[in-house]
Amino acid sequence: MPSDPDWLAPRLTDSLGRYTGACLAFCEPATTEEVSQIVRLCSEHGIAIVPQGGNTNRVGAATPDASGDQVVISLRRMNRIRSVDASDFTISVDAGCVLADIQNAAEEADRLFPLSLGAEGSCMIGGNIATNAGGLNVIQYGNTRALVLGLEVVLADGTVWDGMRRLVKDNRGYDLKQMFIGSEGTLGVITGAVLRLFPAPKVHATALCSLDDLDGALKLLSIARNHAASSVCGFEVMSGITLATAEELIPDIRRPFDPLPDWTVLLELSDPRADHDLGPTMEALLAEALEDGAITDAILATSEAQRANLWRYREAIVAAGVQRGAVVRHDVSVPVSEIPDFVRACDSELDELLPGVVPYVMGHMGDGNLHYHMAPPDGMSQEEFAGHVPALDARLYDITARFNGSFSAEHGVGQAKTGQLETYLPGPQYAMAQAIKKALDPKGLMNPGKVFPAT
Ligand code: FAD
Ligand code: LAC
Ligand code: ZN
Repeated sequence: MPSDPDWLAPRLTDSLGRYTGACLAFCEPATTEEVSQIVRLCSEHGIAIVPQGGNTNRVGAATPDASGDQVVISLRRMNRIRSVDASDFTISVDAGCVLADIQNAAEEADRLFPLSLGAEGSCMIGGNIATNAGGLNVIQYGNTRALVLGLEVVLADGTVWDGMRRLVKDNRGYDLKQMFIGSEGTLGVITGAVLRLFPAPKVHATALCSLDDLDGALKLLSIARNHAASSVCGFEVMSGITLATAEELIPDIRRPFDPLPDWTVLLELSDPRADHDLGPTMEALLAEALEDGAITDAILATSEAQRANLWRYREAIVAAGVQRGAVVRHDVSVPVSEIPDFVRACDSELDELLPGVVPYVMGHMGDGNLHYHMAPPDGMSQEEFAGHVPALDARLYDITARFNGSFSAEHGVGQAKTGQLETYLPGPQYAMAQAIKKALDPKGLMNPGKVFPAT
């Protein structure tokens, strides 16, 4: 019940428990028209709006401020699959559909909706679109931005923009849907979307590789792409310490390599052709990687159960990191070829700043995107570590900029990283972004304090 404080509490706190807000009202509209009416009323009365999906984001983006003056609009009840158009390879959905429900609806039509991430059982497509979510399949299918053909959006004054197009090609001037993708609720409320579907994969080949260093991972990536081309659908890197920590959380898991190597890569290939056995391709590429010294060993899954087991490590790492106190949550990207040098620079410069700081590094190496988290040195309390966090953050962002990277590759800016945007976006880009915000939300009522600092 929206008025019950116990019901409201988790909806007014972010998924990492870092921000807690209050609200004037928590609205759960069931239709686009109801969203429009709420937004129109708020606009007339100068009341700020915070759109909310599954509230799984990592940057406080869907949490209202503490004033109690903001209205939260949850899309939760707008969870209808509007249509599956298998021959167009599209699906039209309400923005409050849970990502896993969209994946399942696509599967029932023998299609794939490829967006896949740890929170897929609770995040909603409107939130995925508003954060331009990345995830585990970007290397093959692109970010959410590449998966959206059309949008329905309630604009800041309550006007409904019906842009639910199923067109692959449409060059009638600016591609305005792109403005709303990744806008984190600061330009309008997304109420519906037309998404791209793909042929459903029928065969997989999955391997866990052990490596001495990330130079090897870079070589492996090249070898994998040369052998398997666009069949490479996952290339996730995990450092030894992340694996060791995850292991503690997974009951009955058999250690894949003993001792655990400094680095591992979870490599997956997929193909929609049922008769296209990927085993020989995977074996050939692993043989070349071994011969080249890129990897030191590999385990190839020979059943669905083994494949699932290999993924269990990757799935457990996020929760394990939180448990280990890897509280500095980072989400950076650099050009893929720079990753080995980038990680070496971070390891050494951050250790200079705080001797013994423990890098907790994993992520989507195939996309040049790493979650470079840090845990406190052995014996240091979380309270003491917290005092070092601002300097560690600042140094990591500076190193990322030096490597021509992004301080926010996946999770967005939210309220956690507003301070970084002006510093790290080249001058005209920040001014252009401000101009777009002003044009689409002239009263500044759409999710204020997110992306841009609160005024
Ligand atoms: P919310 O958290 O509710 O909202 C996120 C932002 O979108 C807010 O700014 C909100 O105001 C806005 N918003 C929500 N709905 C709408 C709407 N209908 N219209 C306009 N604005 C809206 N992210 C990745 O990119 N890749 C990953 O691999 C990944 N893995 C994760 C794993 C775990 C275990 C967890 C907890 C999170 C992970 N995330 C990942 C982060 C998060 O799940 C994604 O960012 C997700 O896309 C957010 O969706 P949501 O529905 O929870 O959005
Ligand atoms: C992941 C989230 C944290 O990659 O982005 O697991
Ligand atoms: Zn990620």
